[in-house]
Amino acid sequence: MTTTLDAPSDTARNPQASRRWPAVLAGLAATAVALGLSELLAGLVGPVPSLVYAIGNAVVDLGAGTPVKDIAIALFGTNEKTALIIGTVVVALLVGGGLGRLAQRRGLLVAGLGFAVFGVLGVVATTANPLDSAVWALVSAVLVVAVAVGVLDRLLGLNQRIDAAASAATDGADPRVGRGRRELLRIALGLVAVGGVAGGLGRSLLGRTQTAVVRADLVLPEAVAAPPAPAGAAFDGIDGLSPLFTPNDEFYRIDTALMSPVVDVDTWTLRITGMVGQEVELTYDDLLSLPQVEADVTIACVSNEVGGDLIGNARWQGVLLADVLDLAGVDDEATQIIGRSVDGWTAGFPTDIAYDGRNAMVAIAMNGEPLPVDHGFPARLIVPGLYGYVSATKWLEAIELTTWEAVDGYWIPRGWSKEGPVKTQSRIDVPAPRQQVAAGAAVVAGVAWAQHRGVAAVEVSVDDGPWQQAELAEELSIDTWRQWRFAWEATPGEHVLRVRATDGEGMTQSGERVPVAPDGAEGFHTRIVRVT
Ligand SMILES: Nc1nc2c(c(=O)[nH]1)N[C@H]1C(S)=C(S)[C@@H](COP(=O)(O)O)O[C@H]1N2
Ligand SMILES: [Mo]
Repeated sequence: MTTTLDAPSDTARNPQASRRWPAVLAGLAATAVALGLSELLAGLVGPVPSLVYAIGNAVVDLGAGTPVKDIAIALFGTNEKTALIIGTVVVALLVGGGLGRLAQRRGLLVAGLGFAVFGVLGVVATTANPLDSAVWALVSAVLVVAVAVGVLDRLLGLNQRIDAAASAATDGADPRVGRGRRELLRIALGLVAVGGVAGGLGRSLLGRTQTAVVRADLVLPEAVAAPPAPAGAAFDGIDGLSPLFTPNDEFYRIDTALMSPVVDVDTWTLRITGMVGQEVELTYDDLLSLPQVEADVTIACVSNEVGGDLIGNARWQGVLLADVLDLAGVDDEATQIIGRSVDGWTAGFPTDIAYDGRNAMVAIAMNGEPLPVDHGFPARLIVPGLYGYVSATKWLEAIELTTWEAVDGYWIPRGWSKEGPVKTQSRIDVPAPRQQVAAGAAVVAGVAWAQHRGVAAVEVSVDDGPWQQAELAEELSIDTWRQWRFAWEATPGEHVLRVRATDGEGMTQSGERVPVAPDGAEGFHTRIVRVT
């Protein structure tokens, strides 16, 4: 380990050279300590925002709707957020290393300015999030930058003394120099470790506050129960088939929040504003005391690829959106409903949809539990038949009545369609990818959906042969997906299975492949199966 430090060529060329690596390492260590401290402060002191997250969030907003975002999702899938955080930290460490070198060549003041720019970026990034306190961000940034500069100063001081000893030694082989350099390396790596531990601790504290919300003590009011699911709505004993209801902890999650906002229900309110007779502000208790309904609704993401899993079905409980709106009285000219989240995200859909009889609701519970934090606690919108990006605002804070032309939701200027009805789709769950199938009687099964139109038929084609009717499970609701299965006589060899659905309006999926942008993917889900 130590041999690399005194690279022979370097020593031979110029034994007195002040080395580059100790300064880079010093900058990196100073940055690691600073980042760790920043996260620890955010974890320990409630109102201090995480600067790393703030910068990460800014990157999300800048990247949204650009190829960068698509590439990130393609590369990292739903781990894209973790990847982004790690990426932010790595870039910060590299820049910090560069600042260490800069300090060596141009002095501490210049490098200090570099760190200050970092701090300013962090503070500016927090201002984008209405939940973050800019004042606390500034306090933490000042502290963190001071610590970074202080650590860098000490490390570079130590390094200078080593360099001085090296040039004083006549043949460059003073044993104290090697010892000093190893010591510096140890200290710097130790500081990186300290930064890492502090950062990890800070993060886990942040995570804890997230889950420790009062949510656990909440008691849900009785709802007008949706009828229990008919016995025939789910096929039994098909391994790998999507369950009729998606458990909350397996439910897909899509949002722009790097950390789910944690809302205090004691102070949270929902405002109904804009083109209304009179503005209304509801507390959480107000919402719970309004008439409750339950409805089974499958929600889906417009980014769901053909065969993808950005879709899930749940039993939602809440207050009908129309009931909430009627408290305020909607103006006749208000043609758009905008849901706004506590972190400033927005989605809009036509006002008519709240009044056309579907179960559009302000949901407070999911599968019998208060909404999980990741799924919008304390309240979110659920609108059957629309993709999430135009309707399903989580961490809902305001419902704004406006005109269709006046406002565009978050994703619209980023290249997605203003209207977002869910497209009819079907998916093969069984056999799973690369699953070995034995020749003979086999089952092919999956789900199909056409929210608010219902699924009327599902057909399967084997090896580009004719479309054959699959058997449908009983309909839970026209707003939910429907399980299907197909008895298949599998013969040895490789086979191509394809599925298509017809919705309740008689429209059959077309085989044309359409990408997810701007308004949802189209195409037949296809599975290649090896039968042995
Ligand atoms: N506040 C907020 N709500 C949001 C989003 C978001 O980014 N922020 N994303 C929407 C999108 S694109 C989808 S598909 C659904 C996903 O809901 P889920 O995470 O509960 O599955 O939430 C919607 N609600
Ligand atoms: Mo979405």
